Amino acid sequence: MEIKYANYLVSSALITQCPEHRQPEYAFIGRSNVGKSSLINMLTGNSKLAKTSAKPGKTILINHFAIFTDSPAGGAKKSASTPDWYLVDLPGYGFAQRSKTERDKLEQMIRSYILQREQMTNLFLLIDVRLEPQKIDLEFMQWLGQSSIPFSIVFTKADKLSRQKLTQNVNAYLERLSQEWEPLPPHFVTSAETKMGRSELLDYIDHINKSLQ
Ligand SMILES: Nc1nc2c(ncn2[C@@H]2O[C@H](COP(=O)(O)OP(=O)(O)OP(=O)(O)O)[C@@H](O)[C@H]2O)c(=O)[nH]1
Ligand SMILES: [Mg+2]
Repeated sequence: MEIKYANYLVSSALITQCPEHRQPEYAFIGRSNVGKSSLINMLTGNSKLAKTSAKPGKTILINHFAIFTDSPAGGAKKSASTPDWYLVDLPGYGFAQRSKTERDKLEQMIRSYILQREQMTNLFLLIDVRLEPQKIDLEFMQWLGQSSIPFSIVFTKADKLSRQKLTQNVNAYLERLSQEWEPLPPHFVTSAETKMGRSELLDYIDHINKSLQ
């Protein structure tokens, strides 16, 4: 599958403000600065679509992007202007420099989107591949499991490591996860810089879309 066109739709603070449609949504979550917005830009081939920043805490709303592909999902399309599916950029969690009130508000926004948004078909949980497994991510994954949310792991910033170190870190992370997860969630190794993992992620989304038809 290739994305032909992507456009920004809307930013919402509440799930009740999210757009009404019936197409599947794929959402990106993870710690602030892990590369969620950059990954959305990499997948869509539009570096200006989602706002990114070297400083953590950039995304503070639920952002919907409409995706048009060369592999229409959901059977016959109503019209050429009906998107095939949506990408959703979420605020990051765990940004220590935010006030507790602000952190709680964002956490509430994220969790209610994840739990209540019926269109949310698969959540991608992003992990910076350079880091050791972080408590906050492992706990978030446990919460996803307990809440029966389908999710996959996306390792980001692969370009920042040598091939050897990359394999080592991915394997060590999966090893750590295997203490709690059987089977392991699907995982992808990506770089927004080199586009590594792009076709794998798009094919995965395409595969899920087709299974929904
Ligand atoms: N080298 C490299 N840098 C990356 C990659 N992905 C993201 N970055 C950089 O990491 C920083 C944060 O990227 P964002 O995409 O804004 O991160 P985010 O997860 O959306 O952050 P918040 O919106 O604050 O939660 C930016 O400086 C990006 O250029 C990557 O794959 N490789
Ligand atoms: Mg962001």
